[in-house]
Amino acid sequence: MTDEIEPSNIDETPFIEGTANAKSRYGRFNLAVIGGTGVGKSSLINAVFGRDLAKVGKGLPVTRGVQYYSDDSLGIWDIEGFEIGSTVPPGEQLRGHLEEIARHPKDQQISVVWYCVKSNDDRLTPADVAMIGELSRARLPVILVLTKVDWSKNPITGQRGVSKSVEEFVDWLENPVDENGQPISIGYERVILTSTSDKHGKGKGHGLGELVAETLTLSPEDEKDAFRIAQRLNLPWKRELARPIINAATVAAAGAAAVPLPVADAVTLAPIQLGMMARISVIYDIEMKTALSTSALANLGAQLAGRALASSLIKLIPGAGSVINAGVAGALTGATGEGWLRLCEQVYTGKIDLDQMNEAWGDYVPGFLDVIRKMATQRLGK
Ligand SMILES: Nc1nc2c(ncn2[C@@H]2O[C@H](COP(=O)(O)OP(=O)(O)OP(=O)(O)O)[C@@H](O)[C@H]2O)c(=O)[nH]1
Ligand SMILES: [Mg+2]
Repeated sequence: MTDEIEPSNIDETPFIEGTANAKSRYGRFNLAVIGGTGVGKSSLINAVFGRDLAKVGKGLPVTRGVQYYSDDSLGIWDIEGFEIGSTVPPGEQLRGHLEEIARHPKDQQISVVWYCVKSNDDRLTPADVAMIGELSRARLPVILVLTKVDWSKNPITGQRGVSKSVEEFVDWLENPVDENGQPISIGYERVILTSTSDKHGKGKGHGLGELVAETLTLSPEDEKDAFRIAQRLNLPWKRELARPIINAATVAAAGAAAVPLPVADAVTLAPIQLGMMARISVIYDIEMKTALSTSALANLGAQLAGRALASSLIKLIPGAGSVINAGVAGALTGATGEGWLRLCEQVYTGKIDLDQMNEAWGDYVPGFLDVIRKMATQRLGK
C-alpha cells in the first residue's frame, strides 16, 4: 500500500452538487425564431448552437405553428411565419402565440427574437411588419435576420459581396419608407445578413459571429451567461466565465491550507476542486457534448483530482515538503482548474472524444498531470 490517494476515497458529491448549482445559477437562454417554412431557421440554430434541439432536445407541441424545444442551457421557440390564407390577421395571430408563451414558466420566457426573412425576398410583407410590430409592443428585442445570403466574388474586383438586390433590400431595411416615400418605423433593433453555407451547401457560413455578438448585446443582463454557455461559436466567452471560477477555487484552497496540511491530507482539497471542475464542465456543456451523465463526469473528475492530489505529484512541486502550505494548495488547485479547462475546451472543440476518453482516460491522465505539474511550478515561480 502506498500513501497515494485512491480515487475511490474521493467523495463525488461536490461535483454533482456543483453541477446542479451551476445549471440553476446560469439558467436557460430562450430564443424565439420566427420565419416562413424553409427560410433556414433550423440551419441557423444548428450553426450557432451546435445542436438540433428538434432532434435532441425535449419537444413541447405548444399550439399550431409554435413549438418549444429545450435542453439545460437553451430553449427555442420555433414559430412559423404567417401563412397566406389564414383567417386571423398576422399581428393578431402572433399576439395569440405570445400570450400563450407568457403563460409558460419563467425559465421559458423569450429573451431575444430572430425574425428571419430570405435575403432574396425584395421586401418585408405587410404581415412581417405587423408581426414585428407585435414583438416590439411586447418589448422583445428583435434582430431581423436575412438568411441564405449569397456572398459571391465580384468578377472584376475579386471581392466578395452581396447582390445589388440584397444591398437595396438592406438599404430599405435601414431606412424603411412606405409606398409614398414616408419614413416608417418597424421595431427591429438590427439587421444582420447571414448564411450557413454557400449555394453548394458548403462553407462555414457568414455573419454568424455578428449574429451571436448582437444577440448577446440585446439579451437581458441575467440571461447573458446562459447565452454564452448555449452558443458554440465564441470560445473566449466561455474562458472568461471559467477563469473567475478557477480563481475563486484557488483562493478557497489557499484558505483551506492556511494552517499547512500534511500531504497525506491533500484529499481535504478535493471538494473545492470538484466543485470547480463541475462548474467549468457546465460552462462547456460537457454533458451535452459527450452524452455522459453527471455521475460519470463526477467519476472522471474524482479520478483526475485524485491523481492531481497524489502525494508523489505534490512532492514534485517546489515549496511542498511534508506539508501543503497555502501557496502550494492554491497553485495546485489553480493548475488543476487550468488543466480541466483545457480538457473541456478540447472536448468542446471536438479534439478529444470524451466517449472514448471514458474508456481510455488512463492514457490521457499522464498528460493532464504533466500540465498540472508544470503550471503549479510556474505559478509558484512567479
Ligand atoms: N444556400 C443556402 N441554403 C441554405 C442556407 N440555410 C439553409 N439552407 C437550406 O434551406 C433549406 C431549408 O433550411 P431549414 O434550416 O430547414 O429551414 P427552416 O426555416 O427550419 O424550415 P422549416 O422548419 O421547414 O420551416 C435546407 O435545404 C437548407 O440546407 C444558406 O445559408 N444558404
Ligand atoms: Mg426548421
